[in-house]
Amino acid sequence: MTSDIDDRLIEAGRKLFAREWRFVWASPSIQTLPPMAGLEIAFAGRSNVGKSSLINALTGRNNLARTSHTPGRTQELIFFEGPDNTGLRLVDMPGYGYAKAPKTQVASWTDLIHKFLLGRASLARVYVLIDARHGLKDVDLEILGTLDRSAVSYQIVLTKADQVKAAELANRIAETEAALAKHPAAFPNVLATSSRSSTGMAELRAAMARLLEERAS
Ligand SMILES: Nc1nc2c(ncn2[C@@H]2O[C@H](COP(=O)(O)OP(=O)(O)OP(=O)(O)O)[C@@H](O)[C@H]2O)c(=O)[nH]1
Ligand SMILES: [Mg+2]
Repeated sequence: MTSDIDDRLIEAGRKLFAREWRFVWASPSIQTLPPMAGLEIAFAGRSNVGKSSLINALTGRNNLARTSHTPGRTQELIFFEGPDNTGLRLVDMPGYGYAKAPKTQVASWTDLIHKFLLGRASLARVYVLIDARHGLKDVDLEILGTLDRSAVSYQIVLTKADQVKAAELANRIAETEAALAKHPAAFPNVLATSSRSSTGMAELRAAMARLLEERAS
């Protein structure tokens, strides 16, 4: 996806995230979601992969989304809203695949995640975050399967790129893109990011600016 991102889109992305983003809603269940409005972009991924950190890095805020060293930090669907006239919301999701959480809790988060991904008309894009050190796991493939059945466009974003050497990162990108051949609903390209070093942030902001432009036209 980075190939067709030009300077104009990079600038549009910068502007989109330069202004204040704020918390608007937290929902522990599918029954308590905010009314649908505008475009929503959700961040899904295994527990501790760096979803909340990525939202903070994108919005330039240290503590907009709550992060933690231990998995299981985000326990609800958390909605953030951009500047009023953009109509864009970011959705931080609970992580999946957290082995140490109580079984009923895991089942309830997993149910919430899958239902939200399948049944939300205002959801325009999902970024599925994968740890650059670990690559795709079975639980990730389950999410990709759910997204294949939904009408949502989705893309894989590798996180924590600062933790792997350049050659390993290149391998991980190649093997992830190869696995995506089985998922034609996904963007064929993978974006490498680091919330720590800001790698990939400008491109990800630009991709969201492009989505907004596409939906507005
Ligand atoms: N080195 C490095 N660490 C990161 C990066 N992004 C996140 N982390 C660390 O990974 C841990 C988990 O980050 P979170 O953003 O809380 O992860 P999450 O996916 O929101 O986790 P849950 O809400 O529990 O599902 C924290 O200790 C972060 O500091 C990154 O780009 N590089
Ligand atoms: Mg989180």
